[in-house]
Amino acid sequence: MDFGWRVYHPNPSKPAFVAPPGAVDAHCHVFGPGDIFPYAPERKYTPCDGPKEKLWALRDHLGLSRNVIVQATCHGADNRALVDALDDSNGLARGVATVKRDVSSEELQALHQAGVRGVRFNFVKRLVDKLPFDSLEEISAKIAPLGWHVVIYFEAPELPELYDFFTSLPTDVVVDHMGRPDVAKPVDGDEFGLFLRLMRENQNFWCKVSCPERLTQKSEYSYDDVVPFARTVVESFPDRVLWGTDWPHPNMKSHTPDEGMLVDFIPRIATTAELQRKLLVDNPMRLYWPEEIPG
Ligand code: 0GY
Repeated sequence: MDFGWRVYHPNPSKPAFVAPPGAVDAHCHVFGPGDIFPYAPERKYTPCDGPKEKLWALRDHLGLSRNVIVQATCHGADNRALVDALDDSNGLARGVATVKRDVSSEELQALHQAGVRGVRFNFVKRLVDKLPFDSLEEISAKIAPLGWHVVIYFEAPELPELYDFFTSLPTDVVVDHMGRPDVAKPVDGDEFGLFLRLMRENQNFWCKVSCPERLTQKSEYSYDDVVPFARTVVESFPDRVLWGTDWPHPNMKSHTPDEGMLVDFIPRIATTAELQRKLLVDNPMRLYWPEEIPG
């Protein structure tokens, strides 16, 4: 079947990089299966199924220990596939949901019980219709008392317009994929400079140094042009960075990512054992499993 984008890699390589014990894939998805958890009628794309069993097998294959599963737009605000995966994870997965402004406190409590610790606001125009700020403000006010955070997904040209809204959010805020910079522009230029300023001046902001496979403009799998961007973020904000595979990579058209190679990207952007431990273990544990941190 032609999904309009590639199905995930059938046989990813074994990475050379050995992740530290307890490493977290902090950005991945489960899709369907569509016959059990139907895709949202308002979706902008139909994914291939990406069921939880495949995600657990990938985690083990890559030498990782835990997952943070992020609700994707193809499931809209129907979080059943996400909750089903969290229920099946033996506590080794946490979630980021999508909710509507009229979500009740009982629904939020049930999501919390299942392991959800955040909501996602998506501003990428090809993925969603425009979200009114007042509804997002209402949602963030509802989730703040639970200690949840907001995950934001946007592209770099939108940041100037969204900056003040983002900094007004009352919770921790996690930026997907470094705010999708144009990596053909200079890492010390104005566009990425605004993102770095957002991180520097707002201590409640975190960043996922993820998706070199989406950001690269060079040949498949090298991701050389993304390294300076991700490395700058890791070295500037070592205690507020996360990493993830983005499996099963919705809407990837240029190439089929090999997750083994995505793991091998890590030591190029986090170049010491200490930075790697923060990126893969300490930071995601603080955000998603704080109750398991000793002491
Ligand atoms: C990602 C990226 C994409 C899709 C979504 O929610 C989504 O549908 O986030 C994308 O197409 O760039 O992080 O999964």
